[in-house]
Amino acid sequence: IKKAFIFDLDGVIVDTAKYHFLAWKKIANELDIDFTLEHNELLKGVSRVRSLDIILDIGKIEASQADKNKWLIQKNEDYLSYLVDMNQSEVLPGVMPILNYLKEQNQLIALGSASKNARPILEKTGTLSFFDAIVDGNDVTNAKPDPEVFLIAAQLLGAKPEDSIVFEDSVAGIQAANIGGMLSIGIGDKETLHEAQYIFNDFNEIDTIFIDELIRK
Ligand code: B16
Ligand code: MG
Repeated sequence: IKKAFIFDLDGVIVDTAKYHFLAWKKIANELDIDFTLEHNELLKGVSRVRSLDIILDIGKIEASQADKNKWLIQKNEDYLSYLVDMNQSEVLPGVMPILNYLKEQNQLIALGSASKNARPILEKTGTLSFFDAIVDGNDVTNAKPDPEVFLIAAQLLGAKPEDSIVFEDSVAGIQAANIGGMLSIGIGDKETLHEAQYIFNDFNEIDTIFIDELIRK
């Protein structure tokens, strides 16, 4: 039996949320906006353009499109500078064993991320070769909670939504999986991700028995 296992990137495969935060914080500081870690939760799974709008809303700032474009470029350049030295040590706990196990079991694996920087991150962390399909921010028009990103991923794998399993750390991503008719597995806080069908703190809590059950479901 083959199932489609679809992974989000930021916050699921790799802890890039901290780098997104640093880069946004820098811009917020320049604009005198008090941007906290709590605010940062609102940006998880959200596109770059939408993230900037949320930050400007927090600061009650109205900006021209030209300024917005400038900040978007600045944010991404800054973000990329934090990724220069990234390597496999930044893959989140328990992820590599699960990817290896899924491959051993001949299961289908895809990426479903909002990020436009997904490929270089997979390359740097040595995880690119695990993925049979990659769908990222360059391939979709509708952001999570729209299920588009996961539906395209399942389609590329030749799997039906009901045979697809999504790992997500964001509320919008869990909603996207549910709306798409897929099994949703939250990675993170139980209260935040309560809409998920299963929730784990991290991949170390997921064992091969659980994966076997998902495959046979
Ligand atoms: P980029 P995911 C999302 O990735 C991040 O959670 C979100 O914080 C970020 O703004 C978004 O990607 C866009 O990323 O600026 O690299 O295009 O969690 O869907 O893998
Ligand atoms: Mg995420």
